[in-house]
Amino acid sequence: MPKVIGKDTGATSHAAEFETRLGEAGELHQIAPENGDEGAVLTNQQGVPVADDQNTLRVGARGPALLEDFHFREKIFHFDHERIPERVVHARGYGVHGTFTLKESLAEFTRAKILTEVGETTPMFVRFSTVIGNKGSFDLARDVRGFAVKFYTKEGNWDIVGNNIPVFFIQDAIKFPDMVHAAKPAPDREFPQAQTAHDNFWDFITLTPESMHMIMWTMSDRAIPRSYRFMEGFGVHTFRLIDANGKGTYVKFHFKPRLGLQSVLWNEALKINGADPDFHRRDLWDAIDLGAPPIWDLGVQLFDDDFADQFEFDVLDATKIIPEEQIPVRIIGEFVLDGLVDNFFAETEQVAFCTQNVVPGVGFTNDPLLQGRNFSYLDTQLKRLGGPNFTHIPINAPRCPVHNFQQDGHMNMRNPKGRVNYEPNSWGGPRESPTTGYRHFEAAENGRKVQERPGTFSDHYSQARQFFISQTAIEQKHIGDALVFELSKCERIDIRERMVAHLRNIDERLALVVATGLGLPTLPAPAPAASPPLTTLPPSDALSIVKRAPGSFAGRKLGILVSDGAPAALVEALVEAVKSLPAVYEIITPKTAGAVLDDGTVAQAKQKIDGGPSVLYDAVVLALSPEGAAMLAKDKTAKDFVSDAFAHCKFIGYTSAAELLLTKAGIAPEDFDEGMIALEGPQDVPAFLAQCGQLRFWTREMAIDLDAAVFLENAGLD
Ligand code: HDD
Repeated sequence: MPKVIGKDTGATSHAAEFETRLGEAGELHQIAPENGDEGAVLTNQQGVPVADDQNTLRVGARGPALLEDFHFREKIFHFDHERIPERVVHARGYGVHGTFTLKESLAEFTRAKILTEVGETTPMFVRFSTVIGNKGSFDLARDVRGFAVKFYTKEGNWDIVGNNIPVFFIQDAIKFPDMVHAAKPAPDREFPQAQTAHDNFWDFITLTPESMHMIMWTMSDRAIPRSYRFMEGFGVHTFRLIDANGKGTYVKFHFKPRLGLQSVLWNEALKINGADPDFHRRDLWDAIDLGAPPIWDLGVQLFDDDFADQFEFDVLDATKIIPEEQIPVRIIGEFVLDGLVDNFFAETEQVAFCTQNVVPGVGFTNDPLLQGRNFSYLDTQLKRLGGPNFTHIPINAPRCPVHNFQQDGHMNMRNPKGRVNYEPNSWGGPRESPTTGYRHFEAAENGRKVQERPGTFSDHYSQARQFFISQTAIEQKHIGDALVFELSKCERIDIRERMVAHLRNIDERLALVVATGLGLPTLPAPAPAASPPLTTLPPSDALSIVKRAPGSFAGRKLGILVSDGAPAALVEALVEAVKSLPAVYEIITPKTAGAVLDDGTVAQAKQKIDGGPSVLYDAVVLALSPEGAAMLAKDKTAKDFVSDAFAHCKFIGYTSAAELLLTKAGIAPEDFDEGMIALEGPQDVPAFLAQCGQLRFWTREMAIDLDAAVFLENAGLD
């Protein structure tokens, strides 16, 4: 019996620790019957056993069907009504369960128990999503990612319906339908799907200068994340914490991934969408399934009216951030997402997040976007879930007592017993509680009824510029590349020019690079600015992904291309080292069965090479024998594997025999760089994996990408 490697793919070290963490989320699962039980009898919805589920009731074997066949009619009736309307935005998403643990009390600022009882754990559900694609679209669209969080607290459900970008396109909710219509497929042709590279989107954007800051973020690598696990989350708006005396403190919520931030390249995203349209959901499922659930720190930026008054921008304007250098993010707790859903529809599809779901001690501000959202989310649930009782669906039901006199309605699961259904009454409770009940912040308001944007909302460029200058050169280049790509898909030249006119208010070098990339004959004049752009805001390192690289390959995935006769000692050492990080690996072989290594060990394949392109991995190793390399050097797929890994700036480990494949893939020996590491044997593995911790060898892109020359010549980007 030969030795076998490649059966498990790594990342098991956390499994035991998190196995039992499902907590109360487990309750959900008992409501549904468990299918797959041997011996269970098939019944209809009334519980009547079914004798024949293969043939309809007919008059004679070849005769007409009978209406009397109630099993058939019920089955088809139910099937015909299986779908509910997909979300009008954020239709494609993926939800998981988790637990929040408070580490530091905010008792000084709020009475919310979830934020004051240190050590308490609170069950939660998180749904990640893209925004504009429909439910069946691909995961790697260039798009904002939703990061919606529901905490099932002891004092009721609290939702933070956030994104992976801390600002928004618009300042007032009244523009939301226009923004979404412009981004979604055009109403006549119903394309393009899940992308913003088209005239309608850029037409709206260039006529809406308040979107410029958000555009810098969506054109950056933040909009093509490598995984949900490597994304930050933001509550976006300024909310308010309220203490027992009714005193308010402004707060912004942040979620920071322990595994650090990471994104893919645009060319890689395009290819991932073809190779695995479910890349992000599979990644999250696999990580939790393998026992390596992702963890985020929950942080807050707290500030008072004095800060708000002296801050350069209006804290009610959702197109602005407060740089972390100005108000540091205070970490107060952590959440781990370790629970897979039992049923996608019951949980992920039916979960209803609402910004207005807050608990005592948490409140709103007058941010006009937030105020509009507080109407919209409740309204949309009626359409999607069909009635006012969507809070009775287990995933939406609070995990604390619920008592009120609301009654009836579609699909009611909870009509209380007894005579009383009004209050005040002289029969008995429930009664209001002035002490524990929710109290709104008593803001002093006074003003004329107007439809007017405040002057303090008028600076649309300064923070866009601050974001851009906070990026490393490679990230700046990617922003330029993305703008050129997207605008090159606009057929109307005036739209392209209008965007470049805005860019001139953000960064002249970026405007020049984009104009050059688009082949504009002249630079258009800068767009008129309602407020003169500030050039004094300093760079903020917190805004860059690359500057905050985790320096570790933990949580990432190594692709090991293995041929027959490859050195077993090397492959085994790689597998063990990856598992200990913990990270995961996949063995890719020319044939489905796997490969027989030089000592007879069988390396079991997770992927045949055709199904395992290098875009699915964070780094790759070419563990080839001379015969294997000679065979693969003739294979287009193998050459693509190598040339893509090279073009996508991945670290590449290779045996000496694999040099032939590299050369045939177009990477001549003189092109070999420091991101390519010769692996003579197991002794070279630790250094290789340490280098993989840099995640990408960015220097290579500047050397091999044609557009890099445009940047270096025109922009002298720093
Ligand atoms: Fe929204 C869904 C995030 C502005 C109206 N939104 C939705 C989801 C997320 C966000 C993450 C998906 C929730 C889930 O997974 O079920 N939305 C945001 C953020 C915004 C924002 C961070 C700005 C800061 N949204 C916004 C505005 C409006 C809406 C201004 C309307 C006035 N959003 C909706 C909605 C959705 C929604 C139509 C669709 C499905 C749903 O609510 O449940 O009501």
